[in-house]
Amino acid sequence: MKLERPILVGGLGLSFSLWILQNMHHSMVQMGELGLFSLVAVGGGLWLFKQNRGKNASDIFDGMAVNRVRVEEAIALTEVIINQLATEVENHPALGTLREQVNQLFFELDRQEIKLAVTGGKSVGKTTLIQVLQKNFASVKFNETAPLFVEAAEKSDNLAEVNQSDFILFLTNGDLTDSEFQSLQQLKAANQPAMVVFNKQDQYLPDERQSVLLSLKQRMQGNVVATAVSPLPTKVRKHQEDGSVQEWMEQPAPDIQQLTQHLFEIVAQQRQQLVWTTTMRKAKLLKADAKIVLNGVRCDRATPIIEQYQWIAAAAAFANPVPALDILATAAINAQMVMDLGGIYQQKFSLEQAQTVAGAMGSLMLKLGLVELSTKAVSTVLKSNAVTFVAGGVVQGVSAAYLTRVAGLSLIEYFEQQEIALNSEGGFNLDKLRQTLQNVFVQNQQIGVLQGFVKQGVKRLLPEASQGKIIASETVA
Ligand SMILES: Nc1nc2c(ncn2[C@@H]2O[C@H](COP(=O)(O)OP(=O)(O)OP(=O)(O)O)[C@@H](O)[C@H]2O)c(=O)[nH]1
Ligand SMILES: [Mg+2]
Repeated sequence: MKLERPILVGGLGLSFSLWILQNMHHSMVQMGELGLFSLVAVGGGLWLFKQNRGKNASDIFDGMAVNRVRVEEAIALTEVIINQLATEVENHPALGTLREQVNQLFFELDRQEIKLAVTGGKSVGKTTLIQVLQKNFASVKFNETAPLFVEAAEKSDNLAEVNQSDFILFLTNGDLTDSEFQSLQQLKAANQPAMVVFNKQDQYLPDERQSVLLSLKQRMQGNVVATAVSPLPTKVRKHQEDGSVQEWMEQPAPDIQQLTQHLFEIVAQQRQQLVWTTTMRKAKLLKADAKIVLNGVRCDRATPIIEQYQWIAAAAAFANPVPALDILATAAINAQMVMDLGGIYQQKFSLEQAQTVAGAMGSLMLKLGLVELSTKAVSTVLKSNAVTFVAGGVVQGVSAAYLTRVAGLSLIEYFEQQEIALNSEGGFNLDKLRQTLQNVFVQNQQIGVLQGFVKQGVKRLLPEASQGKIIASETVA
């Protein structure tokens, strides 16, 4: 039912208002005393009120809500990766666990019990809150995390625990600190529904309390409730008949109505959403795990292939020294390497396509200045290693090998980032490839990496005798 105007006159307005009254919660029962006319007018206001409340309750998802079909799709995609692993490696040791976990996800979809984690800094009232709430929520399993912001060592444990939970109560005792705010942002980024609970509000004067709450609400888009789960005892003073004054301490009841009401609503209305959102998160994490295993297997197979092409390129450029800028054209990026690596990553190319990719990579490397940078870096390393006799072609040979390596590693990284998808004819994303090339190049420009590589290259290209100097300078250094 969707009405454009909240305030209506006449029959519809009246019945609408009555309908709303029937649906209102107990707190509004008093309304019956109002005259009929005001009832119509108030009806509109209540309608707005109810709309807002409805919005608030679902705010806990903040755009992360999912439906069952989408979760099932995510699980199926995870299965695709696992099956792929099984076809590429028979009996991979990780397969058993991965399969078990993915099957578990299908059961998860129908889980009845809600898992709720209570987290926050040290001594904010987590344990006390759980004690107070547990008896009211039989279908909820409460879990206290270790206090946040205490020791870095415990952090990863906390995260794992939080990841398994459907909903987080994030306790704070005042306005959010930077680290509290960051933790909340992380939860949101991880698609983890959460609500902020401003506990120990009894420690504030009423107007202070209001301003803290207001500030929290502004920062958290309203998703905040205030509590005092264990208020401090207050002094009660009674004047007796005989003029004497009696004083004693009284323990006020916990102030948790707002929280319990919200939780009741969430548990009643959002249970499935919560469970599905959690399952979605788990499916994505499991998929990432499976992909790491699969990529590890593929990388192990791709590395020797890159090495092989690297030394082919080195030998070619060494035997036939060309000006530095022509290294690429002659040797460095072999279309066959593109095909071989693509094959390992299940991205099939025709020779023609592979040639296009190789050509595109070559011109990217030129444009990015990688060729010049490499030859310079290689010469510098050679000189600093006191190789006075640099045979013709050594710089070219080692540079060609180096560029081949960068190209090969970039292809691996690029392929790894590609989804295993059905649209294998998607073509190459040059922007992404450029990014990857740059990153991989920077990683491999580190002087340690480069030195190691040059030594390896020289060993390959030069006869034993002339290597003596490099080895000697190594031992001196
Ligand atoms: N004044 C006041 N004190 C409270 C309130 N809630 C909890 N406390 C007190 O705060 C102290 C810490 O409470 P806990 O429930 O142990 O807090 P915790 O977050 O579980 O603490 P750790 O697990 O050690 O991080 C206790 O002394 C509680 O009595 C409250 O609403 N008001
Ligand atoms: Mg505790």
